[in-house]
Amino acid sequence: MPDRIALIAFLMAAFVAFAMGGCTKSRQGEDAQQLAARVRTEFLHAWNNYERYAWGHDALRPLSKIAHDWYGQSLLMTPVDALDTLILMRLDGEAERARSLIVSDLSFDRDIYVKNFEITIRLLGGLLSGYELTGDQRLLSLAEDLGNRLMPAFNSPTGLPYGYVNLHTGQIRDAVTNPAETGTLLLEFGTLSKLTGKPVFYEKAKRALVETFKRRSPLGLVGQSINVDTGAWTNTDSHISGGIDSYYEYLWKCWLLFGDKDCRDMWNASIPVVHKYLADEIRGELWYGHADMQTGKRTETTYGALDAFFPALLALSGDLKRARRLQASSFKMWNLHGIEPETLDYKTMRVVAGSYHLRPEIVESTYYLYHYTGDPEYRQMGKKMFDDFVKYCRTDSGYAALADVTSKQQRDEMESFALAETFKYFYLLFASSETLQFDKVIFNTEAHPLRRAW
Ligand code: DMJ
Repeated sequence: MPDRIALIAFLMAAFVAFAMGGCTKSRQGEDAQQLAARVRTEFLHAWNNYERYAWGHDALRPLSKIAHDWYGQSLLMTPVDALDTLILMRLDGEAERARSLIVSDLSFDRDIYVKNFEITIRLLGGLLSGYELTGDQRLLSLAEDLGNRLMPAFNSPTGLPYGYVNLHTGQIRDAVTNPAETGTLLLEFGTLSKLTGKPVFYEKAKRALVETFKRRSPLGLVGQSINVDTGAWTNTDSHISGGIDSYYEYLWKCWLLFGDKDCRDMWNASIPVVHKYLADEIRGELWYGHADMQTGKRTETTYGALDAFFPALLALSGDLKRARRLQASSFKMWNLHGIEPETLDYKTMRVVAGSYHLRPEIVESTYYLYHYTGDPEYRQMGKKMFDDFVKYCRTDSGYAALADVTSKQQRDEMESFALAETFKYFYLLFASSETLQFDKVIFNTEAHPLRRAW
């Protein structure tokens, strides 16, 4: 008899736990849906103000409410960068207006020197994902024209691209560049080759990636700056921050997108070295700092908003343990002042550079970790970040970067990546998983999803 009572009590407890679990889960689903809707509304606030004050230009200056063009004439940076976010959020009217503007007004036959890296990740990447999502051939033609105009950048003695190329004359300048700029091109140029059937784009961008890798130090690290005429390093500081970050990202992603075994092998040869020399254990926390590429000696104990992409890459490559630990450190950095600084000394926990440029990396990592673990902790993390993001960066006419995360003073800047990446990753974190089939795409470093079709 007591056994039967115990069994009934157990079954009742199990039922209550099951029902409560179900409730909590559906409650979480509801909250997430509401959050996704909030992100969409706030994205629309940024986009509507771009339309109102800066339509047809590269970007909106959100405090002075005027337009800004990077090179004195517009390359439609914001519409091209934001197009796939508009499509994913089902903002159909806005997406249609952006697409019409792009196909009617965008022309690359311009006598201006442009930064090969930025134009590749934002414009080439945006046009290619826009084409894949809409099937509009005119977007692919624009991408091909742009790809052809960027090609002279690769005409250096080493095959490493110059920093700038003139879109009309094909002249090049700036021989000193860095691994992020030489190695973050293959997803875009490779996709262009696959879509046009012209291998030259893939070959040039792959050579640039391989030539960067070949110049790693005997320890296996790459440095901060390199001269493309001589192939010599001009700054041997090694890290995973801006200037190097997406070089590692593309080694792994080019393997995933194209099945290119050379990329996988270069990744396998590089990543253990990154863990060996750049990872740092402090107070039981995991951080990644700087070290000299030749000696492996620690040079700086700094980490920042750009480094915060690394948990996403670790998660994508299957290293969830490190990804989770590093994300916890990134979140600690975020919470220090209620929003992350550009650079932090993780040893002293003092801010080294206090600006916040509406950067996406920490949100990107939160999204990847949520995708791979399903752990509600990451949606809670994302909610805290989104609340802070709105609280400090929202203005009457868009979203503004912060000059200083301590005082929260705003600055007159709304980079196109806020619309291409930051809002997109916030949205995908909370939206239902059907919004985008994660495993069917690879995001370029500007959050443009490229189809895994090759
Ligand atoms: C973006 O242009 C890209 O994510 C790039 O890889 C790094 N910097 C910005 C966002 O912070």
